Amino acid sequence: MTGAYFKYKGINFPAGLYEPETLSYVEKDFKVKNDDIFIVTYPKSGRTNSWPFPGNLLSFALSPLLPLSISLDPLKFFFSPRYPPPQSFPPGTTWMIEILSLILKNGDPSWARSVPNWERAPWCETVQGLWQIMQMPSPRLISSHLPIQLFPRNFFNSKAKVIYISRNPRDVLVSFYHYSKIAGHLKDPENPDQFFQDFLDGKIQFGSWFDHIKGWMRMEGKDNFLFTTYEELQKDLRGSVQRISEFLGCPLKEKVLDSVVENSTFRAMKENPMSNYTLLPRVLLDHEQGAFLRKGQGAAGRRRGTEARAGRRSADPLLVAGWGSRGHRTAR
Ligand code: A3P
Ligand code: PLO
Repeated sequence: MTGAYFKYKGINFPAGLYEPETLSYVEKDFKVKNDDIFIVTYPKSGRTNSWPFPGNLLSFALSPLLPLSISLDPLKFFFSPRYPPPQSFPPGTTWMIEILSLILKNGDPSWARSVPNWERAPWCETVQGLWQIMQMPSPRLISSHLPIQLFPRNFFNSKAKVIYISRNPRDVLVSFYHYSKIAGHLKDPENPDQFFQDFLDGKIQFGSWFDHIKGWMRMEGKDNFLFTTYEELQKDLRGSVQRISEFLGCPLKEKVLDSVVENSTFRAMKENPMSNYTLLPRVLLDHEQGAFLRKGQGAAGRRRGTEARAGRRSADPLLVAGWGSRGHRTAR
C-alpha cells in the first residue's frame, strides 16, 4: 500500500484497492438486480470522540460560506429545521452492514459471526469487491462510497434499494482523520489543519462530503431510497431497525427485532472479529496505532452525556443531534 491517489472523473481514489477500469465498469456496465440492497455512505459516516482540531473551527470556517451556497446546499439542509428529515433513521457503513446482515437472516447471528463484513457486503467499487459481488447469490448486500454520478447507471432504472447513511460532518471529519492515520491505503493526514483543509477542498478519497450528500439527496422521496443518519440510529436503534426492515419489505417479529438490536450494538460488534476489522492485515490497518471501531459515540451520545451530567434533558432532536436547532452557530 502506497497511500497514493489517482483521479477518476475528478475524484480521488487510493491506488491498489481501486482501479480506473473497475470504476468505469461499475459505472457503465455493472448489472444491478432488482433485489439488490445497496448501503451507500461517504466514508467514515460513523463517529469519533476525540477532537484534534481547534475548538469551533469547522463551524467558524463554514459560517461565512453558508449564505453563498450552491455547493453548500447540504449544509443548509443539515442546519435547517428540516433535519433530521421526518422519515430518517441512523448509521455508519459498518453498523448498517451488521444490521442488514441480521435482518436478512431473520435475526440469526451465525452469518455475522462467521463471515467478515467485507464479504457479506463487499464494496462494489473495489477490484476485489466487484469480483465477489458477481459470485454472490441474491439478495445481494452491496456497500459503496461512490458519489451519485459514478454509481452504477443501471440502478436508476431498477427496483434495487439504496440506504444512504449520513452523519454530522464534524464527526465524519474527525473519524476520517483518525482512520487515515492507521489505514495503509490512505494518504497520511499530516496534521489536523491540513486534513481539515483537504476535507473542505474535497482532496481526500471519494472527494467532497458536501458534493456527495448533495448529489445523493436528489434521490430523496423515491420509493427505493432511504435517507438515514448515524445520529438517529444512536438515539433509537430499535425503532430504526424496525423502520429499515419495513423499508426492505420484511417487518420483523419482536424476538427477531430483539436479536438484531442485541447483535448490532457497538459492544457486540466490537467483540465480533468478523465485524471489528481486526482480521485485516497490518498493511491495511495498523492495529497497534488504533482501531476501526473506537468509542462508538456520536454527537448525540456526547450531548446526552453532557446533559445527563448537567441533570437535564433536551426534547429538541436537533440539539440532541448536536447540530443546534437555530443554525450552525449552535453546532459545536
Ligand atoms: P469512529 O471512527 O468515530 O470510532 P464507517 O463504517 O462508515 O467507516 O464508520 C465507522 C465509524 O462508525 C466508527 O467511528 C465506528 O466506531 C462507528 N460505528 C460502527 N459501528 C457502530 C455501532 N454499532 N455503534 C456506534 N458506532 C459504530
Ligand atoms: C473499503 C472502504 C471502507 O471505508 C473500509 C474498508 C474496509 C475493508 C476493506 C475495504 C475498505 C476495501 C476492500 C478490502 C476490504 C477488506 C478486504 C477487501 C481491502 C478499505 C479486499 C481484499 O479487497
